Amino acid sequence: MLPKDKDPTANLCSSNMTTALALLGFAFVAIVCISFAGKYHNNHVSVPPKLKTFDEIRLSIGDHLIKSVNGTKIRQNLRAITPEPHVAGTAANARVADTISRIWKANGLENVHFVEYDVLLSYPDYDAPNHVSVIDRAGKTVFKSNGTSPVIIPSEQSAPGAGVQWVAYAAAGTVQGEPVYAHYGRQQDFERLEKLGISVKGRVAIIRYGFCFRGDKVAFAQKAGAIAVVLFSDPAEVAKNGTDFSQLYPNSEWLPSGGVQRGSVMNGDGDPLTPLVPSKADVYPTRTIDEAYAQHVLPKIPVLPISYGDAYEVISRLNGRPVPLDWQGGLNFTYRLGPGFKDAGTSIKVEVRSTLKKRHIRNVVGYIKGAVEPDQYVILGNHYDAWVYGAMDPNSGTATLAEVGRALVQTMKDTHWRPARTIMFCNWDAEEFGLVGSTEFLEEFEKQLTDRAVVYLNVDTIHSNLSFEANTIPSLFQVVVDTAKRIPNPMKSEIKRARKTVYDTWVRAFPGNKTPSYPDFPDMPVPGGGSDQSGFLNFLGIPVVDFLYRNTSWSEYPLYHSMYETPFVSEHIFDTNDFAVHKAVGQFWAELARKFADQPIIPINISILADQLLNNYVHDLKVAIEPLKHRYPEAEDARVQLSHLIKHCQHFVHRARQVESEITALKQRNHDFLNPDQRISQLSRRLMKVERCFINPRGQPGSPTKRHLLYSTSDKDCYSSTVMSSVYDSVYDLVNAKTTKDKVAAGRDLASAISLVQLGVQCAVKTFDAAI
Ligand SMILES: *[C@@H]1O[C@H](CO)[C@@H](O)[C@H](O)[C@H]1NC(C)=O
Ligand SMILES: *[C@@H]1O[C@H](CO)[C@@H](O)[C@H](O)[C@H]1NC(C)=O
Ligand SMILES: *[C@@H]1O[C@H](CO)[C@@H](O)[C@H](O)[C@H]1NC(C)=O
Ligand SMILES: *[C@@H]1O[C@H](CO)[C@@H](O)[C@H](O)[C@H]1NC(C)=O
Ligand SMILES: *[C@@H]1O[C@H](CO)[C@@H](O)[C@H](O)[C@H]1NC(C)=O
Ligand SMILES: *[C@@H]1O[C@H](CO)[C@@H](O)[C@H](O)[C@H]1NC(C)=O
Ligand SMILES: CC(=O)N[C@H]1CO[C@H](CO)[C@@H](O)[C@@H]1O
Repeated sequence: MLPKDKDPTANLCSSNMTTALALLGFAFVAIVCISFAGKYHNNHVSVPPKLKTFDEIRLSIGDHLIKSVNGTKIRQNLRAITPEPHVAGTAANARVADTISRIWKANGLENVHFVEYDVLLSYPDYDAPNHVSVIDRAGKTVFKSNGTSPVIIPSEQSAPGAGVQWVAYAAAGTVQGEPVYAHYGRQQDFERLEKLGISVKGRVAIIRYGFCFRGDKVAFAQKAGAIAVVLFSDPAEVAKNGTDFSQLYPNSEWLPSGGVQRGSVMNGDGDPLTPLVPSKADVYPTRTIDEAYAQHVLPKIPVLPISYGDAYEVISRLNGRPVPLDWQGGLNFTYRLGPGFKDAGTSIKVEVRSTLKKRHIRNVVGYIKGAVEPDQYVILGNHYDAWVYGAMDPNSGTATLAEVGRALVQTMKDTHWRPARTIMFCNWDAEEFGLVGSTEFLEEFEKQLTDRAVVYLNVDTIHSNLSFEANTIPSLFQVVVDTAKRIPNPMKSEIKRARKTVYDTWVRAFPGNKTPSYPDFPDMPVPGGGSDQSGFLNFLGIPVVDFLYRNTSWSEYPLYHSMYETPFVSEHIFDTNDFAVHKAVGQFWAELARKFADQPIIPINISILADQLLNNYVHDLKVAIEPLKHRYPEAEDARVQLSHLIKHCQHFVHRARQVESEITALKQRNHDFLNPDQRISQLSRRLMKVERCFINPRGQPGSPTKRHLLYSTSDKDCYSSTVMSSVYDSVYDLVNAKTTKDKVAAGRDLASAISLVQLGVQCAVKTFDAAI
């Protein structure tokens, strides 16, 4: 029974896993207890009969797993999840949760259950839609938007209320006034309006979607004094091939003229009433609604999204001078800034009905329990709540996740393999309102997850067949690239061009010029705040990968958050070959999970992290800070701190190299991992903890949940992820400071922010030393 014989194809195993585990005591061995040879002869596993090393066996299990993912089943799951609109907190979404739970159980996941919260959500009046109107001097309505988008495919879109146009957390109210065109509604757009002498104060801001989070647009407008915001999708973004019917959905993926992007305009993550604590009935809420308004978490003004068909009626009537050239959109006339309409005395009226409601939400959680390290979790997640039917955002991911679970369980049955670590499946609720379900979960299980989570692998939306993309952090670059190289290309057109794998198309679409030392790496941006991976990385310091199939030129897609996101789009427009693209995403998800759950040494690569820190992040920071010395004596401390940071990064590079050789030595000593020693599990644990070093438990000033020193996003810059944003924010404050006193304070903040990063680096080095 004991594995003296290292040939795993020999009959090493007891059929009873528990006995094997008990006998072996410490045992990655147990998990290779597969009568591979026997299975091979039963034709269940198509692996060559003579497998030598642990890696070979594992790759053959991976091959089996990759083959097990079935596109037809993903399509069936998608249909099962998207028959009706399912906004979080509604009965329809509760039915979706039940469906997911049923599918997961049927697929063989263990301990499938709900983790529930009561949170503050927001709803329109589905029986009385919101309107924007143009009212002339005599009080006559010259134009009134319908408030609902037309049904185009009746068999998929006929649910009552599906077409209602709204954004969540908009204030209720009716306001009337002069319109002003504010372009994308970013801070710089409002600054430009001010320079052009146009005030938004007391007026209605007309803002085009794109380039930053809609909640930031509304916050900037409110700050500038706007009394309401009208958001619209411009054809320049969503109907690039013209607005002729033949060019639009359902003949293509471009947004039809009546389509509208819904969304949330809350600023902040999680239940607005319970920052930092879970929304449980017996936990005292940490914020009141009044505080949420006062802290600009919830807007005080009405907000309404309209279609470009309706925007035409409003914007074409605007008075004033033409917009700056780069502000012109895709409607067929010259945009004007306002204020007001050409017809004197005409005004715009915005009517929004909305209510805040405390509602019950349910995250769905299930497991495949690990055979060796059941307390280490490889977490796979996606949200399931949608603005309407959600066939792309998010249920492309939901349908795929369910199939990943099924394929893993099937592979376990076929090969008698079980992963060493636990694989945990999470389907989040109320993500659309502001990452609510995952945030509450992270707040409730902060300590356990800090201790147990190995990695979090997120998929939100599959919305194109052009290219795979992974957003991740340097320590995972290598494993992500290696895995993408193993996944067959889902597009026949790409295979014909000799791009055989998902990786081949990806590296061509997104070449990695930002990592010159790794020429075969595609560009892998740090994940931003737009989906559930956000808190895992920024609040708890858990390594994350957020991946998708997307367009190569635009990370969004024209039908985003519209009522037309139904299965028709994937089945008949972008994934017509039996869901080959969804399947490829599932294959990548499953295989990456297997690697994290199964490799004795967790595939976290700190050499790359150390290298990126020194040669990329800190190098760029140096370039930003050096020039300050001529004009800002207040930056002197920061320059000294920077030299300390550089020294510690060099130390980290050196230590990483030592760890690298340690790993090599361990691999040689235990070349097939059939007799792993304790050093392996110790090293794995250390690798797992490195990212936690960059968590500052106090968070950024004013943002206690943004705790990652390298990757937390900045309040000054909507949405996008930058590296070391609190350091750069201090640079910004310094160069914008007006008084000496402010400059001195900003200089100190800058030095302090650099010093915190340095402490993170020192912690990372120390993680690999037994003695402190
Ligand atoms: C994929 O699933 C479908 C539907 O369950 C099934 O008919 C088909 O045989 C499966 N394909 C493979 C290759 O197993
Ligand atoms: C709005 O448009 C829908 C779909 O075209 C139509 O069914 C409905 O009657 C319209 N409602 C109003 C108030 O015009
Ligand atoms: C764009 O429109 C032209 C005709 O106006 C058509 O030939 C072409 O195929 C369209 N392109 C796409 C991508 O739909
Ligand atoms: C501009 O677009 C509107 C709305 O689609 C259309 O009614 C009008 O005919 C167009 N005008 C021109 C000059 O193309
Ligand atoms: C890929 O997507 C494009 C639209 O973006 C579509 O025209 C094409 O048919 C799709 N290919 C497949 C195989 O689904
Ligand atoms: C880490 O990545 C580097 C660069 O790609 C590679 O040379 C090294 O082998 C990797 N280390 C491990 C342990 O995989
Ligand atoms: C819908 C969409 O954004 N399509 C774009 C996808 O990328 C190609 C290639 O860059 C563009 O031509 C499309 O306009």
